[in-house]
Amino acid sequence: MAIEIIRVPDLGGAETVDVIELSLAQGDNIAAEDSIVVLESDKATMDVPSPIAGQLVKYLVAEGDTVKVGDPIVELEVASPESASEPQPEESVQVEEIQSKAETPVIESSPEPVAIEPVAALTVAEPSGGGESGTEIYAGPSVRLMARELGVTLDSVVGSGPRGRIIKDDIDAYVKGKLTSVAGNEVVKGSAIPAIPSIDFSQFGPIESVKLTKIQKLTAANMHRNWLNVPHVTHFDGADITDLESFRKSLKAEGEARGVRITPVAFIIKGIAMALNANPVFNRSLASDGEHYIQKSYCNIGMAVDTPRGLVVPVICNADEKGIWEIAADVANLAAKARDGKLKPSDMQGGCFSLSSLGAIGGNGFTPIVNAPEAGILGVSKSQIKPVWNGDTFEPRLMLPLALSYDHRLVNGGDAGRFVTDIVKYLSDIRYLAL
Ligand code: CAO
Repeated sequence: MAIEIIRVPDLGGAETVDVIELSLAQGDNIAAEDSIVVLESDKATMDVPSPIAGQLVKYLVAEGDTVKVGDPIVELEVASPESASEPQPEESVQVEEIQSKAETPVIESSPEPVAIEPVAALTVAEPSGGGESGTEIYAGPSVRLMARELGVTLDSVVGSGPRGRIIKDDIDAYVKGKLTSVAGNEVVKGSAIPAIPSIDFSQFGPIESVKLTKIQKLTAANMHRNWLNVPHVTHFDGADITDLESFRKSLKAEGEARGVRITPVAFIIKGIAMALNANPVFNRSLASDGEHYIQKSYCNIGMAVDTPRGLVVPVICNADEKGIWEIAADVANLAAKARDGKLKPSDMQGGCFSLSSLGAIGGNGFTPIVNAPEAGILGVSKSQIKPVWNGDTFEPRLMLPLALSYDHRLVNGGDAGRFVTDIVKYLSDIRYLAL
């Protein structure tokens, strides 16, 4: 028997991730590919599978820890006497090879594995000024240092780490909360943003305080940033997709044979991609120097996906070069990965323009928030039969509501009108999508 250490694999771009779940118990026998731990980055969660079978000796991380690539996760006892007795040079070659493979956890043979010292969670009883004298405060040395530097008394802070441990985010949130409440008590002058008052809702009825997921926190920060920074205009239109829908429905059997489900979203993404190429003003981003814009010559479309953990926006790359079947397969694949928490940070990078489709859910229209630094986002609502005047009479036509929000620093109303009119043209007569 030999001891193997499984390490954190390539994180696909994320520098650090949090350990949110230990999948096994000490002594468990596991097969290769069994999940050993679940990690969460700012944007996604990922299962780390064991590359080998064995028996779990112990975890070298705990839930709530922050880890980086190469950090040890578990010690496994494996039935592989040769690996422990292999000469040193071969071992290091093996480790290097494994490390170079994306997503493959790194294993390392070691007769005497070195376990990472768990971060000391100091347990100090500190006097409390708030009537909770004697309450034990769990916080590591770096958190205590941060609190001292900011003048925060730790017994005022609620810990959100394992067993109520106070982490840096808690200090951060506490300080922000204090600053907000100070601002909220001041008379707001000029263009300052008035703070929303903090209310004790428990005075009105039973409540529960639920911690936001990382994705929810990130989405909140991004939406707030984009809402405040981008001068938004929303332009509304509707596309007659009667013919598109009858063509799409006629593809059902072929779709089943190919194993691909085509929804209107695939056509819409293709239409956006073609309209981006015809209207490059929508494929720009403002440079941070305030003196330039960046014109992009690639065409990647972000697609908002609603998941139980929050909103994520995976990207369909080179959508202008893809056919409808390929885009439909990308949509289904990325939406499934998003819902299973399997997106990698790289799946969500490089978008030029975004689509937010609520068509399957409902609604007549909404005003989406631009995903800055992109120039625009198309909000799509549920198609409905409407009476449309054809010159002689009203005809029942299937109309798709479109709402284009754009950054008015980059795009003018005329540009927006041309862009949406192109999308309407492509979706109303899908022969254009083949051109
Ligand atoms: N009008 C009417 N029906 C529509 C439609 C529309 N605009 N768009 C899709 N549908 C129908 C499809 O035809 C399909 O039904 P059939 O199977 O009977 O043909 C069904 O809705 C498919 O819905 P879906 O959600 O499984 O797949 P999708 O391709 O339409 O959408 C995705 C994929 C990922 C865009 C979507 O699932 C999703 O997550 N949307 C939410 C986006 C969001 O949250 N936006 C808000 C962001 S800001 O908070």
